[in-house]
Amino acid sequence: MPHPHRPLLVAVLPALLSAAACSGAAAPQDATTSASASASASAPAAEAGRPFAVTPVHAFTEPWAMTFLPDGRLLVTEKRGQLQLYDLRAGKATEIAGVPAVAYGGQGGLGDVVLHPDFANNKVVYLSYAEPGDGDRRGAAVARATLALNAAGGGALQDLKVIWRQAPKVSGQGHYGHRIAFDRAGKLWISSSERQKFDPAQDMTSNLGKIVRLNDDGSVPADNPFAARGGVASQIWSLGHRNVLGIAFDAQGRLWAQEMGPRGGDELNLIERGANYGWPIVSNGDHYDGRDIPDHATGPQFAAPKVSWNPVISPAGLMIYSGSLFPDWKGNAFIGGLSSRSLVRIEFDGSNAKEAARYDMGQRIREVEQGPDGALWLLEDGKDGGGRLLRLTPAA
Ligand SMILES: [Ca+2]
Ligand SMILES: [Ca+2]
Repeated sequence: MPHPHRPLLVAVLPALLSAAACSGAAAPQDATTSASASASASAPAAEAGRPFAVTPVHAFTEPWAMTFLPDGRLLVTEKRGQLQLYDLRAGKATEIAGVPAVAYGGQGGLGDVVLHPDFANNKVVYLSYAEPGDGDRRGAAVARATLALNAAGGGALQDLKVIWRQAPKVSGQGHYGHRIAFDRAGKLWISSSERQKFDPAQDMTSNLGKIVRLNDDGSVPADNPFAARGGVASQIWSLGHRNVLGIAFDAQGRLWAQEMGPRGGDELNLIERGANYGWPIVSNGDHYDGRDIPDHATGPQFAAPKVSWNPVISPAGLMIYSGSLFPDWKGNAFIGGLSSRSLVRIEFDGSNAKEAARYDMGQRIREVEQGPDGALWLLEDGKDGGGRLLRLTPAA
């Protein structure tokens, strides 16, 4: 079997990275100015219909999520259970030891990776994954651990502790969700999807089909909307969710979540405290077997999506851009599309949102991240080909 990590570094990338490292004034956001004419002269050109150039950087095996370390290296999860530390300068991925066993299969495996807001000092990282249980039962789990890096370019997770679990664990291999985000106050947010079991999304004795809010150690904040109910209800911030594969905070501190809906029912939601988003009682889509689900307009007690897609895009990673390399896109959201094999750009107007553009990427896009260079970084899903790390920069 060939080695799964084929280096695809192209000649232009080291030049761009060294420009970023050597001088703040010559950072890549200046690539469109004369300050780094050599970089823009050698930048790849955009393909028709896309206002950016795409540089393939590396190939991973079924990558799922990524996050940049303060030193510019990249942590990438691979669904089968590997956590890779990718050094962009060396073009080399090294596996991090100490990842817990994951239930790989279907939509399950190793999931998200994010840094603690104070990572620079405490080196704490968070991982989500499908955790095996009794028999065929499984559930999403979130663990925190200390990332101990070594001089050889690798490292290990130490003092790993599971701080949250889906309850109950159920059969099946779908709809784990398990995206993680921190807000500016340091609270930990997790999307907990409904495991393809429908009704638990409305059941407050289960944390399936919910978005949960926790302290960074997994304890429950006393000011959560259902804290007084105790149990898993105390974790819940919002309910009535199906499969939430992207959560992100905007510059105002508002939480946005995208939701993979049933047939014709993908959503982008603005997440409000204690709100019920209606699944499986209402949806602008319908069941895959053709049975009707009443639309959102019939259930005004449920929070309606800000954007609804039919046909669907199959939204995966979500990122809200704050960089300056693409100045026109500051504050826009970017969604990776799986079945739509696209990158979707969202513009906001107050609390409203709309799809502003959809860029054909030719592969299922699983993850979107903003790099320290202000570039857009994507991970192809790798389910049926692909699996590449891509860097998007303004077209030359
Ligand atoms: Ca990420
Ligand atoms: Ca419907």
